[in-house]
Amino acid sequence: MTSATGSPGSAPSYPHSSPTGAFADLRIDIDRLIQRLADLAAIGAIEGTEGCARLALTDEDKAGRDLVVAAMEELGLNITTDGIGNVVGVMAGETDGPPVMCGSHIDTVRTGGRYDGNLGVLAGLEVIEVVKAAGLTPHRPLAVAFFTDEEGARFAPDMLGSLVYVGGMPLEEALEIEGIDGAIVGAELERIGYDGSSPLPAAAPYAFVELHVEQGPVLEAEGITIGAVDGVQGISWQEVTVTGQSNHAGTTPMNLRKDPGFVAAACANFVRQLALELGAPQVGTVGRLELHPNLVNVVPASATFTVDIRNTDEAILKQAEQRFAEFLATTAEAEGCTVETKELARFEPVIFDDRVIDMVRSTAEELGHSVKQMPSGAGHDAQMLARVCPTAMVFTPSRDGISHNPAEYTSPSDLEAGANVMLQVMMKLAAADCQIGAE
Ligand code: HGY
Ligand code: MN
Ligand code: MN
Repeated sequence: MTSATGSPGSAPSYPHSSPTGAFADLRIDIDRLIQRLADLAAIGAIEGTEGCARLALTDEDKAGRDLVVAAMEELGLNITTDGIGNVVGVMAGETDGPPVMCGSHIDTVRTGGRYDGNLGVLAGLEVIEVVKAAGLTPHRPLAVAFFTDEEGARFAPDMLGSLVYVGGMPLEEALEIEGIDGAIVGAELERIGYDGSSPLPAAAPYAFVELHVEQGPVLEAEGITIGAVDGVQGISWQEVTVTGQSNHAGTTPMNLRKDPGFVAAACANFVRQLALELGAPQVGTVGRLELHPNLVNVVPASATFTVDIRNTDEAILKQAEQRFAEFLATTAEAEGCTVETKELARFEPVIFDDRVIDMVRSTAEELGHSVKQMPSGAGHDAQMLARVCPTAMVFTPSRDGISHNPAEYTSPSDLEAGANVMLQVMMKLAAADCQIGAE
Protein backbone atom coordinates (compact mmCIF):
# COMPACT_ATOMS: atom_id res chain seq x y z
CA MET A 1 0.00 0.00 0.00
CA THR A 2 1.28 3.47 -0.71
CA SER A 3 0.35 6.82 0.71
CA ALA A 4 0.00 9.85 -1.50
CA THR A 5 1.55 12.04 1.18
CA GLY A 6 5.15 10.87 0.45
CA SER A 7 6.99 12.88 -2.25
CA PRO A 8 6.99 11.12 -5.66
CA GLY A 9 9.30 8.14 -5.67
CA SER A 10 9.81 8.19 -1.95
CA ALA A 11 6.22 7.31 -0.90
CA PRO A 12 6.59 5.34 2.34
CA SER A 13 5.60 1.73 1.79
CA TYR A 14 3.40 0.66 4.66
CA PRO A 15 3.83 -2.76 6.25
CA HIS A 16 1.28 -5.08 4.70
CA SER A 17 0.57 -7.00 7.86
CA SER A 18 -3.00 -6.14 8.64
CA PRO A 19 -3.18 -5.41 12.42
CA THR A 20 -0.56 -2.71 12.15
CA GLY A 21 -1.39 -1.70 8.56
CA ALA A 22 -1.69 1.99 7.78
CA PHE A 23 -5.44 1.46 7.71
CA ALA A 24 -5.89 -0.07 11.18
CA ASP A 25 -6.95 3.28 12.66
CA LEU A 26 -9.28 4.30 9.82
CA ARG A 27 -12.87 4.87 10.88
CA ILE A 28 -15.97 5.89 8.95
CA ASP A 29 -17.75 9.22 9.45
CA ILE A 30 -21.11 8.13 10.91
CA ASP A 31 -22.76 11.52 10.43
CA ARG A 32 -21.91 11.44 6.74
CA LEU A 33 -23.21 7.86 6.44
CA ILE A 34 -26.46 8.77 8.18
CA GLN A 35 -26.85 11.73 5.84
CA ARG A 36 -26.30 9.48 2.82
CA LEU A 37 -28.98 7.10 4.17
CA ALA A 38 -31.37 10.02 4.67
CA ASP A 39 -30.73 11.44 1.18
CA LEU A 40 -31.46 8.07 -0.43
CA ALA A 41 -34.48 7.43 1.79
CA ALA A 42 -35.95 10.73 0.62
CA ILE A 43 -36.38 9.11 -2.79
CA GLY A 44 -39.65 7.20 -2.71
CA ALA A 45 -40.17 8.33 0.89
CA ILE A 46 -43.24 6.78 2.52
CA GLU A 47 -45.07 9.74 4.02
CA GLY A 48 -45.03 10.00 7.78
CA THR A 49 -42.43 7.26 8.15
CA GLU A 50 -38.65 6.79 7.96
CA GLY A 51 -39.13 4.28 5.16
CA CYS A 52 -39.12 4.36 1.39
CA ALA A 53 -40.59 2.51 -1.59
CA ARG A 54 -38.42 1.99 -4.66
CA LEU A 55 -39.55 -1.19 -6.41
CA ALA A 56 -36.96 -2.43 -8.90
CA LEU A 57 -36.70 -0.52 -12.19
CA THR A 58 -39.39 2.01 -11.30
CA ASP A 59 -38.83 5.76 -11.63
CA GLU A 60 -38.03 5.84 -7.92
CA ASP A 61 -35.39 3.13 -8.40
CA LYS A 62 -33.93 5.13 -11.27
CA ALA A 63 -33.73 8.24 -9.09
CA GLY A 64 -32.02 6.23 -6.34
CA ARG A 65 -29.58 4.78 -8.85
CA ASP A 66 -28.79 8.23 -10.22
CA LEU A 67 -28.04 9.50 -6.70
CA VAL A 68 -25.61 6.66 -5.96
CA VAL A 69 -23.92 6.92 -9.38
CA ALA A 70 -23.42 10.66 -8.78
CA ALA A 71 -21.74 9.83 -5.46
CA MET A 72 -19.52 7.29 -7.21
CA GLU A 73 -18.58 9.95 -9.78
CA GLU A 74 -17.76 12.40 -7.00
CA LEU A 75 -15.40 9.80 -5.54
CA GLY A 76 -13.72 9.46 -8.93
CA LEU A 77 -14.57 5.77 -9.22
CA ASN A 78 -14.39 3.87 -12.49
CA ILE A 79 -18.10 3.12 -13.00
CA THR A 80 -19.53 0.30 -15.13
CA THR A 81 -23.12 -0.79 -15.77
CA ASP A 82 -23.91 -4.24 -17.13
CA GLY A 83 -26.80 -5.59 -19.19
CA ILE A 84 -29.01 -6.33 -16.17
CA GLY A 85 -28.35 -2.90 -14.69
CA ASN A 86 -25.85 -3.83 -11.97
CA VAL A 87 -23.58 -0.83 -11.29
CA VAL A 88 -20.01 -1.20 -9.97
CA GLY A 89 -17.68 1.64 -8.92
CA VAL A 90 -13.98 0.78 -8.61
CA MET A 91 -11.20 2.64 -6.76
CA ALA A 92 -7.82 1.79 -8.29
CA GLY A 93 -5.29 -0.14 -6.20
CA GLU A 94 -1.53 -0.49 -6.52
CA THR A 95 -2.23 -3.53 -8.68
CA ASP A 96 -4.97 -3.92 -11.25
CA GLY A 97 -6.20 -7.41 -10.37
CA PRO A 98 -9.75 -8.30 -9.25
CA PRO A 99 -11.13 -5.85 -6.67
CA VAL A 100 -12.21 -6.48 -3.12
CA MET A 101 -15.91 -5.76 -3.54
CA CYS A 102 -18.63 -4.69 -1.15
CA GLY A 103 -22.20 -3.79 -1.98
CA SER A 104 -25.83 -4.78 -1.80
CA HIS A 105 -29.04 -3.38 -3.32
CA ILE A 106 -30.96 -0.11 -3.36
CA ASP A 107 -34.29 -1.41 -4.63
CA THR A 108 -36.84 -1.89 -1.85
CA VAL A 109 -40.14 -3.60 -1.17
CA ARG A 110 -43.33 -1.50 -1.18
CA THR A 111 -43.10 -1.08 2.61
CA GLY A 112 -39.36 -0.65 2.67
CA GLY A 113 -37.10 0.54 5.45
CA ARG A 114 -34.17 2.89 4.83
CA TYR A 115 -31.45 0.40 5.81
CA ASP A 116 -32.31 -2.84 3.95
CA GLY A 117 -29.73 -3.03 1.17
CA ASN A 118 -29.08 0.71 1.17
CA LEU A 119 -26.73 0.40 4.15
CA GLY A 120 -24.38 -2.00 2.36
CA VAL A 121 -24.08 0.25 -0.68
CA LEU A 122 -23.77 3.59 1.11
CA ALA A 123 -21.34 2.23 3.71
CA GLY A 124 -19.26 1.04 0.75
CA LEU A 125 -19.13 4.60 -0.57
CA GLU A 126 -18.18 5.76 2.92
CA VAL A 127 -15.35 3.20 3.16
CA ILE A 128 -13.87 4.39 -0.13
CA GLU A 129 -14.24 8.05 0.84
CA VAL A 130 -12.34 7.43 4.10
CA VAL A 131 -9.54 5.49 2.38
CA LYS A 132 -9.13 8.18 -0.27
CA ALA A 133 -9.21 10.98 2.33
CA ALA A 134 -6.40 9.19 4.19
CA GLY A 135 -4.39 9.26 0.95
CA LEU A 136 -4.03 5.48 0.98
CA THR A 137 -3.88 3.26 -2.10
CA PRO A 138 -4.74 -0.36 -1.22
CA HIS A 139 -2.68 -3.10 -2.80
CA ARG A 140 -5.84 -4.38 -4.53
CA PRO A 141 -8.63 -2.22 -6.01
CA LEU A 142 -11.75 -1.63 -3.90
CA ALA A 143 -15.21 -1.81 -5.46
CA VAL A 144 -18.72 -0.95 -4.34
CA ALA A 145 -21.71 -2.34 -6.24
CA PHE A 146 -25.47 -2.19 -6.26
CA PHE A 147 -27.24 -5.13 -7.84
CA THR A 148 -30.53 -4.97 -9.68
CA ASP A 149 -33.81 -6.26 -8.24
CA GLU A 150 -32.46 -7.93 -5.12
CA GLU A 151 -35.93 -7.91 -3.57
CA GLY A 152 -37.63 -9.84 -6.36
CA ALA A 153 -40.91 -8.25 -5.24
CA ARG A 154 -41.75 -6.80 -8.68
CA PHE A 155 -39.71 -9.19 -10.83
CA ALA A 156 -39.02 -12.67 -9.43
CA PRO A 157 -36.66 -14.25 -8.56
CA ASP A 158 -35.03 -12.21 -5.87
CA MET A 159 -31.31 -11.47 -6.21
CA LEU A 160 -31.93 -11.31 -9.97
CA GLY A 161 -29.09 -8.89 -10.77
CA SER A 162 -26.42 -10.68 -8.75
CA LEU A 163 -27.64 -14.06 -10.06
CA VAL A 164 -26.99 -12.88 -13.62
CA TYR A 165 -23.74 -11.19 -12.51
CA VAL A 166 -22.27 -14.55 -11.45
CA GLY A 167 -23.64 -16.47 -14.42
CA GLY A 168 -26.52 -18.14 -12.55
CA MET A 169 -29.04 -17.05 -15.19
CA PRO A 170 -28.43 -16.05 -18.83
CA LEU A 171 -28.96 -12.32 -19.43
CA GLU A 172 -31.42 -13.02 -22.26
CA GLU A 173 -33.65 -15.05 -19.90
CA ALA A 174 -33.55 -12.33 -17.24
CA LEU A 175 -34.44 -9.57 -19.68
CA GLU A 176 -37.67 -11.39 -20.62
CA ILE A 177 -39.00 -11.73 -17.06
CA GLU A 178 -42.50 -10.29 -16.62
CA GLY A 179 -43.30 -8.47 -13.39
CA ILE A 180 -46.38 -8.59 -11.21
CA ASP A 181 -47.59 -5.48 -13.05
CA GLY A 182 -46.99 -6.89 -16.54
CA ALA A 183 -43.81 -4.86 -17.12
CA ILE A 184 -40.81 -6.60 -18.73
CA VAL A 185 -37.31 -6.37 -17.20
CA GLY A 186 -35.49 -5.51 -20.44
CA ALA A 187 -37.95 -2.78 -21.43
CA GLU A 188 -37.83 -1.24 -17.94
CA LEU A 189 -34.02 -1.24 -17.90
CA GLU A 190 -34.05 0.59 -21.23
CA ARG A 191 -36.75 3.01 -20.06
CA ILE A 192 -34.73 4.06 -17.01
CA GLY A 193 -31.46 4.12 -18.93
CA TYR A 194 -29.64 1.33 -17.06
CA ASP A 195 -29.38 -1.22 -19.86
CA GLY A 196 -25.62 -1.22 -19.68
CA SER A 197 -23.06 -3.08 -21.74
CA SER A 198 -20.28 -4.31 -19.45
CA PRO A 199 -19.76 -8.05 -19.93
CA LEU A 200 -21.86 -10.73 -18.21
CA PRO A 201 -21.18 -12.94 -16.38
CA ALA A 202 -18.83 -10.47 -14.76
CA ALA A 203 -15.23 -11.23 -13.82
CA ALA A 204 -15.15 -12.56 -10.27
CA PRO A 205 -14.09 -10.10 -7.57
CA TYR A 206 -11.14 -11.05 -5.33
CA ALA A 207 -13.57 -11.32 -2.41
CA PHE A 208 -17.01 -9.95 -1.48
CA VAL A 209 -18.27 -8.52 1.83
CA GLU A 210 -21.88 -7.38 2.34
CA LEU A 211 -22.93 -5.21 5.28
CA HIS A 212 -26.66 -5.62 5.97
CA VAL A 213 -29.13 -5.11 8.77
CA GLU A 214 -30.10 -8.45 10.31
CA GLN A 215 -33.82 -7.92 9.66
CA GLY A 216 -34.50 -10.32 12.51
CA PRO A 217 -34.58 -10.30 16.33
CA VAL A 218 -31.49 -12.36 17.24
CA LEU A 219 -28.70 -9.78 17.72
CA GLU A 220 -30.90 -7.36 19.64
CA ALA A 221 -32.34 -10.14 21.84
CA GLU A 222 -28.83 -11.31 22.75
CA GLY A 223 -27.41 -7.81 23.12
CA ILE A 224 -24.83 -8.41 20.40
CA THR A 225 -23.55 -5.69 18.04
CA ILE A 226 -22.14 -7.60 15.07
CA GLY A 227 -23.30 -10.72 13.22
CA ALA A 228 -20.57 -12.68 11.43
CA VAL A 229 -22.90 -14.26 8.90
CA ASP A 230 -21.89 -17.78 7.86
CA GLY A 231 -24.55 -18.48 5.28
CA VAL A 232 -28.06 -17.97 3.90
CA GLN A 233 -31.01 -20.35 4.26
CA GLY A 234 -32.61 -22.03 1.26
CA ILE A 235 -35.46 -20.15 -0.42
CA SER A 236 -38.46 -21.57 -2.29
CA TRP A 237 -40.97 -19.17 -3.92
CA GLN A 238 -43.93 -20.27 -6.03
CA GLU A 239 -47.04 -18.65 -7.47
CA VAL A 240 -50.22 -20.76 -7.25
CA THR A 241 -53.34 -20.10 -9.33
CA VAL A 242 -56.48 -21.97 -8.27
CA THR A 243 -59.41 -21.86 -10.67
CA GLY A 244 -62.95 -22.64 -9.56
CA GLN A 245 -66.32 -21.28 -10.63
CA SER A 246 -67.55 -17.80 -9.88
CA ASN A 247 -71.05 -17.93 -8.51
CA HIS A 248 -73.62 -16.04 -6.55
CA ALA A 249 -72.64 -15.66 -2.89
CA GLY A 250 -76.27 -15.78 -1.83
CA THR A 251 -77.85 -18.46 -3.94
CA THR A 252 -75.09 -21.07 -4.26
CA PRO A 253 -75.43 -23.86 -1.65
CA MET A 254 -72.14 -24.63 0.12
CA ASN A 255 -71.97 -28.16 -1.28
CA LEU A 256 -72.23 -26.92 -4.86
CA ARG A 257 -69.39 -24.41 -4.65
CA LYS A 258 -66.02 -24.55 -6.41
CA ASP A 259 -64.44 -21.83 -4.30
CA PRO A 260 -60.74 -21.07 -5.00
CA GLY A 261 -60.81 -18.46 -2.26
CA PHE A 262 -61.43 -21.23 0.25
CA VAL A 263 -58.56 -23.30 -1.21
CA ALA A 264 -56.21 -20.30 -0.97
CA ALA A 265 -57.19 -19.63 2.62
CA ALA A 266 -56.75 -23.30 3.53
CA CYS A 267 -53.29 -23.23 1.94
CA ALA A 268 -52.28 -20.11 3.85
CA ASN A 269 -53.30 -21.86 7.06
CA PHE A 270 -51.45 -25.04 6.04
CA VAL A 271 -48.23 -23.12 5.32
CA ARG A 272 -48.39 -21.67 8.84
CA GLN A 273 -49.18 -25.03 10.51
CA LEU A 274 -46.45 -26.80 8.54
CA ALA A 275 -43.83 -24.27 9.64
CA LEU A 276 -44.91 -24.63 13.27
CA GLU A 277 -44.84 -28.42 13.01
CA LEU A 278 -41.35 -28.51 11.43
CA GLY A 279 -40.10 -25.95 13.92
CA ALA A 280 -37.45 -23.22 13.56
CA PRO A 281 -35.74 -22.26 11.35
CA GLN A 282 -38.60 -23.37 9.01
CA VAL A 283 -40.70 -20.36 7.97
CA GLY A 284 -43.61 -20.05 5.56
CA THR A 285 -45.46 -17.03 4.19
CA VAL A 286 -48.37 -16.35 1.87
CA GLY A 287 -47.45 -12.77 1.05
CA ARG A 288 -49.42 -12.00 -2.08
CA LEU A 289 -53.10 -13.06 -2.56
CA GLU A 290 -55.38 -11.88 -5.36
CA LEU A 291 -59.00 -13.02 -5.81
CA HIS A 292 -60.90 -12.52 -9.03
CA PRO A 293 -63.28 -10.76 -9.37
CA ASN A 294 -62.61 -9.74 -5.74
CA LEU A 295 -66.22 -8.65 -4.99
CA VAL A 296 -68.23 -9.02 -1.83
CA ASN A 297 -71.10 -11.02 -3.35
CA VAL A 298 -69.24 -13.28 -5.79
CA VAL A 299 -67.75 -16.68 -5.02
CA PRO A 300 -64.35 -16.11 -6.65
CA ALA A 301 -63.56 -17.48 -10.08
CA SER A 302 -59.86 -17.72 -9.28
CA ALA A 303 -57.30 -17.10 -6.57
CA THR A 304 -53.62 -16.37 -7.21
CA PHE A 305 -51.24 -16.44 -4.27
CA THR A 306 -47.54 -16.83 -3.50
CA VAL A 307 -45.89 -19.28 -1.13
CA ASP A 308 -42.47 -18.39 0.35
CA ILE A 309 -40.94 -21.24 2.39
CA ARG A 310 -37.37 -21.32 3.72
CA ASN A 311 -35.04 -23.49 5.78
CA THR A 312 -31.32 -23.74 6.41
CA ASP A 313 -31.64 -27.51 5.75
CA GLU A 314 -32.20 -28.39 2.09
CA ALA A 315 -33.67 -31.82 2.87
CA ILE A 316 -36.31 -30.34 5.19
CA LEU A 317 -37.05 -27.56 2.71
CA LYS A 318 -37.68 -30.20 0.02
CA GLN A 319 -39.94 -32.07 2.45
CA ALA A 320 -41.91 -28.89 3.14
CA GLU A 321 -42.34 -28.25 -0.58
CA GLN A 322 -43.59 -31.81 -1.08
CA ARG A 323 -46.03 -31.60 1.84
CA PHE A 324 -47.45 -28.33 0.54
CA ALA A 325 -47.84 -29.72 -3.00
CA GLU A 326 -49.79 -32.70 -1.65
CA PHE A 327 -52.05 -30.53 0.51
CA LEU A 328 -52.75 -28.16 -2.39
CA ALA A 329 -53.65 -31.00 -4.78
CA THR A 330 -55.95 -32.75 -2.28
CA THR A 331 -57.71 -29.56 -1.16
CA ALA A 332 -58.22 -28.23 -4.68
CA GLU A 333 -59.56 -31.55 -5.93
CA ALA A 334 -62.01 -31.84 -3.04
CA GLU A 335 -63.26 -28.34 -3.90
CA GLY A 336 -63.61 -29.14 -7.59
CA CYS A 337 -60.92 -26.63 -8.52
CA THR A 338 -57.93 -26.87 -10.84
CA VAL A 339 -54.42 -25.69 -9.99
CA GLU A 340 -51.47 -24.17 -11.83
CA THR A 341 -48.15 -23.53 -10.05
CA LYS A 342 -45.15 -21.50 -11.24
CA GLU A 343 -41.73 -21.56 -9.56
CA LEU A 344 -40.63 -17.97 -8.87
CA ALA A 345 -37.35 -18.63 -7.07
CA ARG A 346 -35.48 -21.66 -5.76
CA PHE A 347 -32.07 -21.26 -4.11
CA GLU A 348 -30.41 -23.90 -1.96
CA PRO A 349 -28.82 -22.91 1.36
CA VAL A 350 -25.43 -21.22 0.94
CA ILE A 351 -22.40 -21.48 3.24
CA PHE A 352 -19.93 -18.57 3.18
CA ASP A 353 -16.12 -18.80 3.23
CA ASP A 354 -14.75 -19.68 6.69
CA ARG A 355 -11.70 -17.48 6.22
CA VAL A 356 -13.80 -14.39 5.54
CA ILE A 357 -16.25 -15.27 8.31
CA ASP A 358 -13.32 -15.58 10.72
CA MET A 359 -11.97 -12.24 9.49
CA VAL A 360 -15.33 -10.58 10.21
CA ARG A 361 -15.46 -12.13 13.66
CA SER A 362 -11.85 -11.30 14.62
CA THR A 363 -12.15 -7.78 13.24
CA ALA A 364 -15.30 -7.15 15.27
CA GLU A 365 -13.43 -8.36 18.37
CA GLU A 366 -10.38 -6.20 17.53
CA LEU A 367 -12.70 -3.20 17.37
CA GLY A 368 -14.16 -4.12 20.73
CA HIS A 369 -17.59 -5.28 19.56
CA SER A 370 -19.57 -8.30 20.71
CA VAL A 371 -20.04 -10.68 17.78
CA LYS A 372 -22.07 -13.80 17.02
CA GLN A 373 -21.69 -16.22 14.10
CA MET A 374 -25.12 -16.80 12.57
CA PRO A 375 -27.02 -17.70 9.38
CA SER A 376 -29.17 -15.23 7.47
CA GLY A 377 -32.93 -15.75 7.28
CA ALA A 378 -33.18 -13.28 4.42
CA GLY A 379 -31.76 -13.69 0.95
CA HIS A 380 -28.86 -11.46 -0.07
CA ASP A 381 -26.68 -10.70 -3.07
CA ALA A 382 -23.80 -12.20 -1.10
CA GLN A 383 -25.34 -15.65 -1.56
CA MET A 384 -24.80 -15.24 -5.30
CA LEU A 385 -21.30 -13.74 -5.08
CA ALA A 386 -20.37 -16.72 -2.86
CA ARG A 387 -20.59 -18.83 -6.03
CA VAL A 388 -17.55 -17.07 -7.55
CA CYS A 389 -15.35 -15.67 -4.74
CA PRO A 390 -14.66 -15.87 -0.99
CA THR A 391 -17.66 -14.14 0.59
CA ALA A 392 -19.19 -13.33 3.96
CA MET A 393 -21.55 -10.78 5.50
CA VAL A 394 -21.59 -8.38 8.41
CA PHE A 395 -24.90 -7.96 10.26
CA THR A 396 -25.99 -5.12 12.50
CA PRO A 397 -29.02 -5.39 14.80
CA SER A 398 -32.57 -4.44 13.76
CA ARG A 399 -34.71 -2.82 16.42
CA ASP A 400 -37.50 -5.23 17.42
CA GLY A 401 -36.27 -7.43 14.56
CA ILE A 402 -38.45 -5.44 12.17
CA SER A 403 -37.78 -5.13 8.43
CA HIS A 404 -39.72 -4.88 5.16
CA ASN A 405 -41.54 -2.27 7.20
CA PRO A 406 -40.98 1.53 7.17
CA ALA A 407 -40.35 1.34 10.94
CA GLU A 408 -37.09 -0.57 10.27
CA TYR A 409 -34.36 0.99 12.45
CA THR A 410 -30.74 0.45 13.41
CA SER A 411 -29.00 2.81 15.86
CA PRO A 412 -26.17 5.09 14.72
CA SER A 413 -23.69 3.33 17.01
CA ASP A 414 -24.61 -0.05 15.50
CA LEU A 415 -24.42 1.36 11.96
CA GLU A 416 -21.01 2.81 12.78
CA ALA A 417 -19.79 -0.48 14.25
CA GLY A 418 -20.92 -2.46 11.22
CA ALA A 419 -19.42 -0.03 8.72
CA ASN A 420 -16.10 0.06 10.57
CA VAL A 421 -15.94 -3.74 10.64
CA MET A 422 -16.60 -3.79 6.91
CA LEU A 423 -13.94 -1.09 6.34
CA GLN A 424 -11.27 -3.06 8.19
CA VAL A 425 -12.23 -6.38 6.60
CA MET A 426 -12.09 -4.87 3.12
CA MET A 427 -8.68 -3.35 3.77
CA LYS A 428 -7.32 -6.62 5.15
CA LEU A 429 -8.61 -8.45 2.06
CA ALA A 430 -7.07 -5.74 -0.14
CA ALA A 431 -3.66 -5.96 1.54
CA ALA A 432 -0.81 -7.71 -0.31
CA ASP A 433 -0.30 -10.22 2.51
CA CYS A 434 -3.88 -11.51 2.14
CA GLN A 435 -3.85 -14.72 0.11
CA ILE A 436 -7.55 -15.63 0.44
CA GLY A 437 -8.83 -14.72 -3.02
CA ALA A 438 -7.78 -15.67 -6.53
CA GLU A 439 -5.67 -13.05 -8.33
O1 HGY B 1 -36.67 -12.16 0.23
C1 HGY B 1 -35.60 -11.90 0.75
O2 HGY B 1 -35.13 -12.60 1.61
C2 HGY B 1 -34.83 -10.66 0.35
O3 HGY B 1 -35.35 -9.58 1.04
N1 HGY B 1 -34.88 -10.47 -1.06
MN1 MN C 1 -31.80 -6.75 1.58
MN1 MN D 1 -35.30 -6.95 1.60
